[in-house]
Amino acid sequence: MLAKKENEMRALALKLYEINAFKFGDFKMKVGINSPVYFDLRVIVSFPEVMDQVSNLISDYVRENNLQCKHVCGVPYTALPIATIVSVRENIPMLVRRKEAKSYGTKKLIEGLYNAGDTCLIVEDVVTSGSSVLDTVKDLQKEGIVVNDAVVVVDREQGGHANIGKHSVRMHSLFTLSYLLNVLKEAGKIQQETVDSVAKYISGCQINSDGSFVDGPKKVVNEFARTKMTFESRSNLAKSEVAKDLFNLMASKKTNLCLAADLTDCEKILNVADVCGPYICILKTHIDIVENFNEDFVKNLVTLSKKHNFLIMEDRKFADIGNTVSMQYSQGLFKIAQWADLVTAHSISGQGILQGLKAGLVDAPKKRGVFLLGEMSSTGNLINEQYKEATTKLATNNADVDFVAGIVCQSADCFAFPGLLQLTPGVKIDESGDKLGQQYQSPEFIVQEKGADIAVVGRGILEAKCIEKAAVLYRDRLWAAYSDRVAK
Ligand code: S5P
Repeated sequence: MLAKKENEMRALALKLYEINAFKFGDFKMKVGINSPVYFDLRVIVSFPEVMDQVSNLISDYVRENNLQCKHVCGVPYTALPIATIVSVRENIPMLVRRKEAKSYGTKKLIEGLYNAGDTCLIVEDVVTSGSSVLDTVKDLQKEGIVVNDAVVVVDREQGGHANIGKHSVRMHSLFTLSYLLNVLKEAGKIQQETVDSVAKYISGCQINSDGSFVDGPKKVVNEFARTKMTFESRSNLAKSEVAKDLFNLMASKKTNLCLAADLTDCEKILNVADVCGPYICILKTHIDIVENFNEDFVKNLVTLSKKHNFLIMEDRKFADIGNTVSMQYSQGLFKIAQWADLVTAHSISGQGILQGLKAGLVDAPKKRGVFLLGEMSSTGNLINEQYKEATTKLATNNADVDFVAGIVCQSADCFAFPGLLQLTPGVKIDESGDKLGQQYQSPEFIVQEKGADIAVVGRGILEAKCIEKAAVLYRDRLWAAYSDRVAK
């Protein structure tokens, strides 16, 4: 029985990781310093089986530990649906705490029927300092309701248990952060160094319920700052199989150069691929500018990609509804899904773009991935901060993130998750732009100041007197810039 429960807990822990309910990286926290681990249990509403398991475990916990309560109340908002299921399943009437009192009518903060002296159990998703649980406790207490227990899904072990205890409320947790880390480590999802660095961070960062640090503010090193990590260590955190491969390819081949083979003739592209292949990690095409496209061309390109160990990216910048994208990806003259390891896509149509691409692979399941456009290099482009943020969210927080290998963007602040790659175009040693709005920056600037993991170079190489020499020069400067970045 106990072993069965333990297996259930482990499976749920892995599932939570898989659906991105928690992840490792460099995340801004309410308390002002960045955290290497971030929980976002809001996503579980999209996974009914996970909702069911989480609520079941809470119900079981309440019953098995005989927690007495007349009501159950979820801390708004994430825990509300969980508390609702527990209430219905255990037949315990629910109370709903409003975040703000209504400006009209009853102005009540607590909805539901209760009497002063009633007991209420609190349900919460994640506890850091415990302040959100305590806010709910205070509002219930104002109404004369007694709170003895709070059951939380995850305790980040940063002081919440003690802070809540100081107010005579017992905090119970389904998972602690240490438990989750151990399960992931045992399942081979993360390395011991990840466990150690999170533990180091957490022990140096204990928080009081008012948000201040227990031993005063400390310099806590977050070893998960994306731009400080090596490609090898980031490959462990990638959700996309192609991204994992690409991180390892870059590390072993020592190149972070992507060549934009923007040429219109098949033979010329194949020649460039053969000459520059040894120095690049990706060869990027714009297949719709090719004048003499034929099936042999892509076959030969794939052969060269195997010979020189690089991936092929078709820079199609898909931007339509899922159904159209699915056809554009897999059908028509180019049958992109057949030969391109990676494609680019605008995030404009939302999750449908990812679903559409995935649907395009149904008949030919292959290791494939997408880079979403988070920013553009051209002057006057219309992408704004809000769009950028929404793109990052799409890349890190939905059911199809295993298809996202990275983001095409211009700056490190676009995203924090180290398991994604930043691909940055607009790179040229001679930094003057072109007549059509392209803007260039140097290899060193783009990698060290702008956070690029992979730099896209087109005309900087294609227009050189000797393309091989130019490819070597760009490869060397980009790799040196990356090596310096992670060594600092
Ligand atoms: O914002 C962007 C996104 C992309 S993918 N700006 C870009 O320039 N690109 C692509 O990168 C562009 O389509 C071209 O293939 C390449 C840059 O080529 P270059 O000749 O200007 O280096």
